[in-house]
Amino acid sequence: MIRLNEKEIEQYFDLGYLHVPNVYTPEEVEQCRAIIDEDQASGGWQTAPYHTDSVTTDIYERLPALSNIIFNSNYVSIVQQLFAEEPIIIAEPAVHKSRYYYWHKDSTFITEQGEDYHLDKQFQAAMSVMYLQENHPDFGGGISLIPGSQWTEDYPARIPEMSLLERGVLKLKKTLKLSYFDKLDQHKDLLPIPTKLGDVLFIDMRLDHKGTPAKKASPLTKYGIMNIASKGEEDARKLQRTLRNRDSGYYKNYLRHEPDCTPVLKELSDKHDVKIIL
Ligand SMILES: O=C(O)CCC(=O)C(=O)O
Repeated sequence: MIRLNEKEIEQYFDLGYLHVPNVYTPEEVEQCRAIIDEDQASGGWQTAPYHTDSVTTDIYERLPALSNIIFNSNYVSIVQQLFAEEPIIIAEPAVHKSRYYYWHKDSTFITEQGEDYHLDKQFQAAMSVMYLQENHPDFGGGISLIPGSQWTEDYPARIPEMSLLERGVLKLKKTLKLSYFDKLDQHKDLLPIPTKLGDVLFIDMRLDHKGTPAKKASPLTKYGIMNIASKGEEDARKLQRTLRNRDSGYYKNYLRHEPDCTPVLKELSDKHDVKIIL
């Protein structure tokens, strides 16, 4: 079992991220890749309750061998150490394929729904990110982030409400390469996290981050599996409700209709003595 030291826990709460190496063995990650490849070859990916070319769902029920690897004792113990008072995992039963997201905070959807519970300093939720490839300087495959940016304003969340004038200014700044996003790209603290096979990155949901861009075509298909590690039943339930209320297909056509937990996740929850919900 992985033991975090005090410095690592402090770093997470100060800078909003923690890179934990060797949560899985490289063989386990290769096994995950093989399970996912087989899921695509056998048509499982395409028959999942919700799927697109870049995402498939219901992975923890459909692919129990994968679930056993993802929610292993190392992973659960890190969540328990980070959020010791009341750790709760909100599973995201999806695999993301070949997606390179640009700058965002994972909490924007909360602000967009007119909620502000996530701005409370007590609120704690981390996106845990496991990639099935290393974060390579040429090919990307992981995350780049701005340490400490969990407390900066969520500027993109304001864009939909901007006046025509403000949008004009925005367009001009974009043309001049002076936009909010350009500034993040040129930020002095911009940090590509050098994740290797088997590592997990925990990032505060309010942190500015993006998929590390690929400068060259990658020899490997990019896969990522994300789950939320949170603290406290009340906040986790708020988060679960707001997530299920999101407008895009994954949430509207799938997650919203799922039960609170599923048999495989319940078994893992009992095995590791940690609450896991969907
Ligand atoms: O892999 C990426 O492009 C980044 C993924 C990400 O930031 C997210 O899913 O929130």
